[in-house]
Amino acid sequence: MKSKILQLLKDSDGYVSGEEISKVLGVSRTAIWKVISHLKEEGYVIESVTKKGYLLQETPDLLTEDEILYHLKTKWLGRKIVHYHQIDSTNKEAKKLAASGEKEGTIVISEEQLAGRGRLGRTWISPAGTGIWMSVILRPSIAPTDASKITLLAGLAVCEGIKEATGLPVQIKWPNDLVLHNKKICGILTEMSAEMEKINYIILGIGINVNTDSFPEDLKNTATSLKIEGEKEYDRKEIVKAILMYLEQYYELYMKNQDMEDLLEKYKNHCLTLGKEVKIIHRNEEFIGKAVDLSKEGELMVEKQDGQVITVFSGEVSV
Ligand code: BT5
Repeated sequence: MKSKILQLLKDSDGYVSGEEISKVLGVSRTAIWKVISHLKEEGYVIESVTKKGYLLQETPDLLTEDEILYHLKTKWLGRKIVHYHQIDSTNKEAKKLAASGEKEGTIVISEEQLAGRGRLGRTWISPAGTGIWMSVILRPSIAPTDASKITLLAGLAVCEGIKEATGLPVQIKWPNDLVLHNKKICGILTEMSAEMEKINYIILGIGINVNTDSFPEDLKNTATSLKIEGEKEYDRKEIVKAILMYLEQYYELYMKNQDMEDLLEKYKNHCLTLGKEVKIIHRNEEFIGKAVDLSKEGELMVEKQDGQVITVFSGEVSV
């Protein structure tokens, strides 16, 4: 009922009377009053005037289910949001849910992470209320060896979502860091539970620095936020909604075609790495080469100084 009352308030240009809500939803005036008090506790600013009714004046800047579902255009992705104010890591929580049977498309979001994780056991700084720290549960029926393609298409979807919602010139650093003016604004951590031939679930962990004002000394030169670069605050909910739209669309496209061709064309348009000198640490070997293209599988094709072209999939790349 809370969501429905909130929706009525959001959809209205002016006051909504208690009588009207009561008629539409078939609930008592006292029940409505209780929900309104509840919403106020959550941070909604609602004016109540006798004989006129209720007016929604302000919405809290939170990534709750109610806020994200409002006008969300996806079919199945993000239709269920598990929201926390504080958690250790959304990936950890999403894994727990997935292991106990949570359906595909469910998302865990937290305002703050106390132990946000990057790849290879690294730390991901996730301060309260300033970023998007979320994990998506997926259950693709593809071979485990194809899982890295989901990470690639996620990088593309997040890039396009942020661009659409903010207009900022975000780029992808292969395979899936997003950068703005060459500094990192988003990282993706994909974790998987699989058997030999079958994926049980994939957790797609996405961390985006949105309204972060500053970073610790050791990250200042490499990390940035949308706010620092765009010089204004951005609406986190709108960014989440745009990302979910692209992610659903690209995931469906890949599952339908079972190939990356169309998606890689788009990916290349946003990819900062192509044409650049890259340093590769691959199978304990370190070398400099030129990133010349992406293979059909999404691997980076790197031309070594001796002219030989090799493909790298995992491994670290620095531009
Ligand atoms: C990543 O790792 O880029 C993946 C980050 C994924 C974070 C999301 S948030 C939601 C979900 N829940 C989690 O617990 N994690 C996921 P990697 O490429 O290993 O980058 C980590 C490195 O980036 C660190 O060692 C730092 O140098 C740097 N770093 C840490 N926090 C950062 C931040 N907020 N912005 C930019 N760089 C950061």
